[in-house]
Amino acid sequence: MFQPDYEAMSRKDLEALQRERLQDTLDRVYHRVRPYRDKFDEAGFRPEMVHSPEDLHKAPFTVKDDLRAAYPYGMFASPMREVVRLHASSGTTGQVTVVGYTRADIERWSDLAARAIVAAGGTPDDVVQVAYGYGLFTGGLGLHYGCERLGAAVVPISGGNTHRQVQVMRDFQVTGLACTPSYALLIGETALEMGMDVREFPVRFGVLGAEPWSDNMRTQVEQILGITALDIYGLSEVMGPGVAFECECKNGLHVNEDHFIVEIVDPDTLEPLPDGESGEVVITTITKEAAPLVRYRTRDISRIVPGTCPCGRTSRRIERIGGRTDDMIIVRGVNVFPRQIEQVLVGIVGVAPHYQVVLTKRGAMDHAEVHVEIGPEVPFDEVKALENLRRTVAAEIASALAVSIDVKLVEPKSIQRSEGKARRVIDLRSEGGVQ
Ligand code: DLL
Repeated sequence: MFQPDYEAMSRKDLEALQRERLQDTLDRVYHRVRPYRDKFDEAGFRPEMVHSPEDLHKAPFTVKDDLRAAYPYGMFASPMREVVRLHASSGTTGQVTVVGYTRADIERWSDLAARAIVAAGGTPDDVVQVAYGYGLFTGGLGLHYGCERLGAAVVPISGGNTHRQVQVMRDFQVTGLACTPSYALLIGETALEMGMDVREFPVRFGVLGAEPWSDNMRTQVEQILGITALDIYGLSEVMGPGVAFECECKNGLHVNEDHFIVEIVDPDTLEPLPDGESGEVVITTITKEAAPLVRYRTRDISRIVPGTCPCGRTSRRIERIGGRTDDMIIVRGVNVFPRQIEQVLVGIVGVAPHYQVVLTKRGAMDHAEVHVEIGPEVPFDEVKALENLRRTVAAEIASALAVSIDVKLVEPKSIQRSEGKARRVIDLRSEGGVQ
């Protein structure tokens, strides 16, 4: 552990710490952030009404639109004089939102990223290639500061130029890789095309996140790179990477509960759900100075993993994120997340782990089709073999998801590769994408 005093704190001490920090945060936002004061007043909520995290449900939620309305700095609780860094959310689903960090925020973020790297097996002896994007995205700089905090040697290569990634990984004798799981896979495949096998490189572990990935995808990444691949979760609005992270037990992500309070709520009724039940992750920051958030609705789906973890960390765990409510597609009345489709595809012989779900309109009805690449070993001109493979894929999806989805096999390399977050859902419904 990087900070055992906190990571293995007794629940009693942790809860006392959370109470104190939560109270400070509620006071801070009420007195320093106009939109929070207005929201609290409107809801008849006062910071004094919260005595412990269990009372938090009395506070109103914060949603992405609140941040958009306050663009760029309206939600800041620190004057610009104290802000030393700005990042922004990716903005794929609308206007970007800006987050600020004080010097102390950056210090804490570095600690939390270092916790994740240590949990993945990192030590000060390691050489870590950070292939998350650097810039307004929090991935690159977040892991970069985490590595430096730990004392590992960081290779700040950022995303892109995959041939160079492979060469640097080999020449610099990289031992840890930080990037999205889909990019890790692409690096492994590119190495093979270059006639190299990453399994023969010294790289041992990956700190992979920023997008949902299935357990089968994990196996695939681990096999192609010869590493242990662990998950890291976070979002720019809340801090960036390091809100929660997996340990070697691979059974849920430890939430850094001394800095964040996580609730799981029913996405429809917004009522808190008991441990073990799946719903939307809601996060309250309890140490952030510049951009604190109260009950932020992440739109990510997970659940609290009941019980304690044998690794010795006492923090509660969330299950790996199943998907975002925004990415959920409804096929014949059944809710489907791309990650569930991925879990089926990765594992079928003859198809490659590259896929997209394409949404179009058929008359008034939505129509979903899974496009999946065939493996290089399958001859694309053998009609009968292809049809058999397509049927197998469709049948496996139907049996795993209890709903049938149309499947189209596409040529190797025809699905665009990503150097960052993979785009799994292509929504052509508003573009007149009719089939
Ligand atoms: O993706 C921060 C990050 C960087 C996390 C590097 C991990 C590693 P955003 O661009 O704001 O921030 O996107 C946040 O990405 O709400 C999730 O939907 C998704 N996401 C992030 N981590 C995971 C993960 C960064 N481990 C959004 N598993 C979040 C699944 C993830 N989804």
